[in-house]
Amino acid sequence: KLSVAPTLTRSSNVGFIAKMKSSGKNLVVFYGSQTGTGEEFATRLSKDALRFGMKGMIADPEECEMEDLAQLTEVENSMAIFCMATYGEGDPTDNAQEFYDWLQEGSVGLAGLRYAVFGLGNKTYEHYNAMGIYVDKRLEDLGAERIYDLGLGDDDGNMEEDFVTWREQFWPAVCQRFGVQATGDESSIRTYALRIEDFLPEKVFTGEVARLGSFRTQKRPFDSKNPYLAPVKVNRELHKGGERSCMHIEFDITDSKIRYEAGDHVAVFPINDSALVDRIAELLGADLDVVMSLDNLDEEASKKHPFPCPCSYRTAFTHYLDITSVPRTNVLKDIAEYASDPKDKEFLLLLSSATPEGKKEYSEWVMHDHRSIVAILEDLPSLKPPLDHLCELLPRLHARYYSISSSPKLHPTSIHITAVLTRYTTRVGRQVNGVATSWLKGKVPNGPQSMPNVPIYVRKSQFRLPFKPATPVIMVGPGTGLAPFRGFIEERYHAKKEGKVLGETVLFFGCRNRDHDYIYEDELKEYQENQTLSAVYVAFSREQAEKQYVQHIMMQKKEKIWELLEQGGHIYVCGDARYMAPDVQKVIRTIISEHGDKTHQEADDYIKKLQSKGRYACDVWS
Ligand code: FMN
Repeated sequence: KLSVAPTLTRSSNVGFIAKMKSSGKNLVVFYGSQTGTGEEFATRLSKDALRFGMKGMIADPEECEMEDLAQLTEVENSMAIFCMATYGEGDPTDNAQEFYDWLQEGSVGLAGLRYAVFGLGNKTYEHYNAMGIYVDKRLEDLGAERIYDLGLGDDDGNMEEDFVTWREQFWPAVCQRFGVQATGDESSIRTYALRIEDFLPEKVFTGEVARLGSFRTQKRPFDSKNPYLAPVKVNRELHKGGERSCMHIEFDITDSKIRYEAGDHVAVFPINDSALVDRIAELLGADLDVVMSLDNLDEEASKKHPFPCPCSYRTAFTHYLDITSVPRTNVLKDIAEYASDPKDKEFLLLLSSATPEGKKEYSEWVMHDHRSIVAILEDLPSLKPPLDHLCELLPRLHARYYSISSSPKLHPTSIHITAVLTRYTTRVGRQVNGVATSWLKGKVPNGPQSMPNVPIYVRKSQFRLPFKPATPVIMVGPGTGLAPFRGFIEERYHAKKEGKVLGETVLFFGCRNRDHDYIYEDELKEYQENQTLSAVYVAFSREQAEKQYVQHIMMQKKEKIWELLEQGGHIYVCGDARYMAPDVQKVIRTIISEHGDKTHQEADDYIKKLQSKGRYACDVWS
């Protein structure tokens, strides 16, 4: 579903089996990953293998001939692990799409293939961990031998703990199956070697995503490896009052030949706050302007560097490394050795241990208080890891995705987004600023001659209006959930102007207070006046004693909703995945069962049918 045109050509003609054979590896860990967590887990499992006398490598299924899996049995004592994330409505990640298609079609026999699966998901989504569950089951159906039970990680709970707990049981199962024993060596093993020399300035990366110089000379086509530096032509505040800020941003794509459709997502590559980067250097007494390269010690590895190298430490910490998320336990474990105070060291080892006390402390002190690496360095002053080791351990800074809030029919040369500034204070009084939104906040044009640039690319989605404008449409989008519907409404407006007959177009919106965060109010009024929108129902949650949300006003309009559904209407939900989307679905179920005279089960089946026909679609996040 989230597939984009393949951007990676297969990196080499040598298949992964040949690579394993030539480099003496017997474990391959595949990852289906969009924002890097699955890839991180794969790397950790592959590293673990050494402790059990195995040799591991990670592999991107998009870059492998997955048909070769059947030949893994040719490698002695071999095993494949799959770390698979789920997206959207139970879909694979972009890089696992082909593998998924192949598994579905495939009738290849996988007898003798030994495998295990760890799924990454989030319980707030209806299709919880669908990908991990599917791959685990499908491989078994194709004859492969499951070495250990499927593990499921829940990003809404504590994904790190789920992974660590699974891994604690997984390796003993492997030992038993393969008749091996742990070496007992727990010391951290470096993957990359630091190289510092006089690099030619033109060979040094300065923040490019992949190709050297791609920010200086932009070349089409633009995609996830080659983003377009889009000028920001508008960045205005949408809130009329209150504490929070919501930005309406317009990216100029005139010169890019980028195309998009209403409902697509745009990815934005942010950079870290320079004050935070400087703070790390200050805490560690390090020089950020040293230019270096981190080179994989394993020359056969497909990943030569953890991020584009050579570059300066400043570039690495600004563009390539995630320094604001909470670090995972393996990071804490590996940096523990750099704490000169034994108490700090012991504490870090406790945080990273799989014991009940360790897990509790990690969940409280790291997760709940949201301590980033910067906060940890501040709070444990004797901890002084070298920059290069931090560079190896910290995860990559990833692109952020926004639902596009414009239609190309009205805005062929610009892409609009609608984003609330993320900013909050933790229990211990530290202010947390969202990386991308804080950075975007400062991207304000200073006249047409001076527009700041933002690296972007478009990711196709399946969130689409019905093919015929005459089909009725119900849109449910509180807060910035309104974003894609602004695009949809513009699209319907355009169709109407072309003389097409519009079906009813109903919007359910929600915000706190009409004087503060009723975003795009004037536009919505205009679209009602020109009859693009047949009705706009707004739930103001904080204008009365009781909280009122979209699901409540939907219940008040249940006859209308049922009528439009019976006419073949489509219903769309966008926004919060945790509470809003499930509550909305419950209301829809109630409406269907009341008006359609159905049991709850029958109403659920009705909803399933709507979903499979593309008549009930969600674009939700948590
Ligand atoms: N998890 C699920 O179990 N089911 C889903 O349908 C699902 N959809 C998601 C959609 C979006 C837009 C996002 C941001 C996350 C979704 N997740 C879902 C949760 C991810 O699978 C989870 O965060 C995972 O850790 C991501 O792994 P990655 O960093 O390797 O891409």
